[in-house]
Amino acid sequence: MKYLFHPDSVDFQVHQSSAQNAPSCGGRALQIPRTGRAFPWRAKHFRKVCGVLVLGLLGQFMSASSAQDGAIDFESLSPEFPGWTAIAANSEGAQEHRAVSKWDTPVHFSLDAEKPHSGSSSMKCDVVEELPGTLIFGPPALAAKGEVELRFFVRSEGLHTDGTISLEEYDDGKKRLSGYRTKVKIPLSDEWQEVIWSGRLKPETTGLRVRFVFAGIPSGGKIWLDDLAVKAVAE
Ligand SMILES: [Ca+2]
Repeated sequence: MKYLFHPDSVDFQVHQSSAQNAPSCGGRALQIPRTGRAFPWRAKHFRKVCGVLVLGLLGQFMSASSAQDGAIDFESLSPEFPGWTAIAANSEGAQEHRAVSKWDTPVHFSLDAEKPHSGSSSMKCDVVEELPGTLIFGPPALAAKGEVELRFFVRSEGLHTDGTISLEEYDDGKKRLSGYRTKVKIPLSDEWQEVIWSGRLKPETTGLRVRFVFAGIPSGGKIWLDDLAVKAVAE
């Protein structure tokens, strides 16, 4: 079962079919201005060097686990989950923001070999003490531009309320351009469910931070993630 959200609609669309059925969104194609005249060799060489530098800087910003064309499948990701962060309420109800690897209670993250969606591992989030507030966690910014499709697989145990997805868009200077909660629900199920969001990003967006949001999780609650990917939609 897939839950699709189109930016032009406030309604969920639930699809029973699997992977195909990529949702489509309207919108204009990105326009890349062209000068219309040939670059002299030096200018061309300079442009190439600048391109390499920009790609290098983007590489510093994007995580190695967030290759544009590859899904995060948790097969080779360090158990430290580099770049992943989580926000959770502490015992006083205040929110704390830490690297995923720095959390032990009320929530703990690990790689898990039990019933992964792909390969031999998925990401497991254990709520070891009741978490009455909100839990928000996610990877570092994923390379994303134009019209994109976000897909991931999720399953859970012991939760009472559907989760949601929150997104933040960044430019190549790491400036946050926008943040918003999508209408996509993360369904509660002990079997793997694929969740898909598609939409058009701001023209200057090059990075997308995906946050998984859950609230009111009882002690013993568990969430698993696998095969997270953001890919460009062919236009
Ligand atoms: Ca996997």
